[in-house]
Order: sequence, then C-alpha cells, then structure tokens
Amino acid sequence: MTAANRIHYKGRRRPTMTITFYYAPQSSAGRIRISLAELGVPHEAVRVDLRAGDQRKPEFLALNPNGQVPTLVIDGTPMFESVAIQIALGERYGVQKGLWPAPGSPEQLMALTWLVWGQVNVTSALYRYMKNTSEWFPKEQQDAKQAEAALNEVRGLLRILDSRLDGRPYVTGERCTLADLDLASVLGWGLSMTKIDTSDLKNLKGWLGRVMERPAVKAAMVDD
Ligand SMILES: N[C@@H](CCC(=O)N[C@@H](CS)C(=O)NCC(=O)O)C(=O)O
Repeated sequence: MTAANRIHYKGRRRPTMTITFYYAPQSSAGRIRISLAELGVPHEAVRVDLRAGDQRKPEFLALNPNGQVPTLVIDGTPMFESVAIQIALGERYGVQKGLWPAPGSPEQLMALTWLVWGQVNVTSALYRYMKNTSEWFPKEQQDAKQAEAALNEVRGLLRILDSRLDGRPYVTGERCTLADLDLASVLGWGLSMTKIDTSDLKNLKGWLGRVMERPAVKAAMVDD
C-alpha cells in the first residue's frame, strides 16, 4: 500500500471492523470466545465441526493452513494462534474497555509476559499431561513416565503463578486483563478435566474464581 491510498482516521471515527470467529466447542477457541464476550466485540461466529473434518476443507485451510480453531478473520485478513488473536483484540478493543493496559505502560509489558508465558508453558505442559493420561487420547500411545514429567512441570508452573498472585488480585496487579482471562480459561478447563490437586496453592483458587465468575466469562462458557 502506498502513502497515497492509505486511509487516515485522525479526528474521525474508525469504521467498524467485520469480524468472523471460527470456533468449536470445548476447544482452544474458548479463550477467544471469552475475550470477544468480555470486550463486547460484534462478530459472526461460525462453528467448525472438527469431528466431521470441516477444518481440513480447502476453504478453511485457505484461512488457516494448520486446520485449527480458533481462527479469526478481521476485515478479510485471517489470523490464527490464539495468543496473536488476544494481542490484536487487546490493542484494538481492550485498552478502551480496561482489559488491556495502555501501550508502553509497565502493565502492558507484564500482560504480554504472562499471556505468552501461559501459552508457551502452561498450555503445552497441560496438553502433554492430558495426552498421556486422558481417555480422549489413544491408550497405546500413553506413557506413565511422560505423564509424571508433565505433571511435575504443570505443578512447578502453577507454583510460579501462585507466587505471582501473592498480594496481587490479578497477574498484572489490580486489574483483570486478557492475560488473566486467557490463563484462567485454560486452567479452569484443564484443572477440572485432569483433577490435578492444587489445594496447596493458596492464591490460585481465589484468582480462578474471581475470573471465572465474571458474567461475560460465565455466559461465554456455555457451549452451543
Ligand atoms: N496453538 C493453537 C492451537 C489451536 C488448536 O490446537 N486447536 C485445536 C482444537 S483445541 C484444533 O483446531 N484441532 C483441529 C484438529 O484436531 O484437527 C492456538 O493456540 O490457537
């Protein structure tokens, strides 16, 4: 795009974006569904039937070559990877709604840190644990040693999160941000599925309750 045909919105309202959200119930798309609900972002939701293989159809692969949900199309531009989507939503809608810290603030650096930390570490360790223990995955591919290693990893990460929440209601401080919503949506679901014991962690339960009890979060958790 050249400077001549770039549209400048200085002093004018930005036009409304057209957003299409591709999701599946009980999937990683849940975290984006929660953010869209909390931010009150108008969008069209399209259910992808993963069992029927809709995610492998050419028209879906053209949007997300990984064949996965969540996928978000913003004004014709497809986005995938939930952490990238969270950041885009935070920047565009979150600052105004108080759910994403202002650009350049120390809180934003913290929100980015804990959001990515959750995705890179917690989500992958939890997934590895489930893969080696849950009935959703083939029994013959499960390995008790790998399950134990993943469980130790999850426990270590939960201890880090628990100490972060010592004296702080939310990971960046006083305000709930998309980083809390993202982490809590993964842990709320993952801990209830795996029944990992967290009774020794004194801050985790209160924080999880505070985030999951938010009306928009509760509404978004209802699957259709
Ligand atoms: N790293 C991706 C992971 C997305 C992902 O794993 N999606 C799963 C559902 S939880 C999926 O769409 N799987 C499609 C399939 O199983 O074919 C993200 O965070 O967005």
